[in-house]
Amino acid sequence: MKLTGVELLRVRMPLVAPFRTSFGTQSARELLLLRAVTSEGEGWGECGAMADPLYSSEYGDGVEHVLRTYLVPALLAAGDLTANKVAPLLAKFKGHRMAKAALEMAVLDAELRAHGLSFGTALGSTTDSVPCGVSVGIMDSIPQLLDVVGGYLDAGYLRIKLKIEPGWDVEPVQAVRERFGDDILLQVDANTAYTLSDVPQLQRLDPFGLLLIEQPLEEEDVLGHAELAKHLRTPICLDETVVSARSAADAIRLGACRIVNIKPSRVGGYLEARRVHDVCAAHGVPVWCGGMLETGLGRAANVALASLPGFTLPGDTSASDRFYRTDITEPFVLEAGRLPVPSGPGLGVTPVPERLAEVTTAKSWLA
Ligand code: SMG
Ligand code: MG
Repeated sequence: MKLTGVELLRVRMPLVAPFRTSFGTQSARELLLLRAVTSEGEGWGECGAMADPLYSSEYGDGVEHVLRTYLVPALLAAGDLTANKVAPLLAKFKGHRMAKAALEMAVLDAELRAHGLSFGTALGSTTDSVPCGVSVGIMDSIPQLLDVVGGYLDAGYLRIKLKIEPGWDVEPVQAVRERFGDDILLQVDANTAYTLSDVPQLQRLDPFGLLLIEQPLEEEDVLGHAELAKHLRTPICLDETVVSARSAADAIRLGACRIVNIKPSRVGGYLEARRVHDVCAAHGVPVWCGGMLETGLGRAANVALASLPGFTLPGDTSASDRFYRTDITEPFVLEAGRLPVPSGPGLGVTPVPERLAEVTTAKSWLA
């Protein structure tokens, strides 16, 4: 397969409601899509990076620049290309995993479509549908939070994740437990908002039987998480810290986490995401699939990944309408708390042209 060019699309999709985390509030998702054109057909990639470097160091304009200047030219010059060759070809360029992940996803989609194989089949799927959780932003008040959580439970979500930060942690967790009981699967995500001096406050979460606390400390603080783990009964799950299969292995070995959130974009692509899954499985560490407010394209690939056997916890693989009134693909719709794993070639979904045109703010062709 030969890569002949890549179309880069900047997209802006309004969210159904603002999404507030410990690092900021978003009311629209600005993202970057790639359409890889190859000798064997096309493929789609979606970049997990946000518009601003607040979740991690990557951001929209930076992703576009590195793709344009380094990553896409390296693949165009490569000759015969397969998705497995993408990471080695790009390895000399340090970092920029989200940019690399988007490009590898587009090449993988083109390759799989050409072979008539689905993402799920290629990655090692062992089930036709996956259990879904939902990530709930920080709210202005407890009554508002209880309304929102109640709505998601009514919709069928099988697990609730509350975004937390200092000042919004024990109270919302306690309120959700009191209203909805001890049986709902409940977890929290701090997006690095705490430090080791918060041990006493985080210990106050222990009585609520949470599945996990996600990324309490800063990204690079592996040993801090290991120290914190000694003081908490609630299992620590890492998100931002885990950027590769190697870093997952290190974090597990050092006792920094008992659970891992796998986001393909954060680790450089779906192929590395599978390796993270394999490392965790080998250590008996459960994993679940995280989310970056994906459109139907990224969601299709995430659901496929989440159907691998080590994904034993419900993911942030919510339905399209969790974030978007209208998706750019056919929407993913919850069925008894689950999403079906697409079975068609490649991602199994494609953008609806009119819908994609409506949300595209800029386009360029790299060849
Ligand atoms: O896609 O459902 C989703 C979002 C899930 O909370 C979510 N993602 O840290 O896990 C995380 C966040 C990162 C994005 S917040 C803007
Ligand atoms: Mg997270």
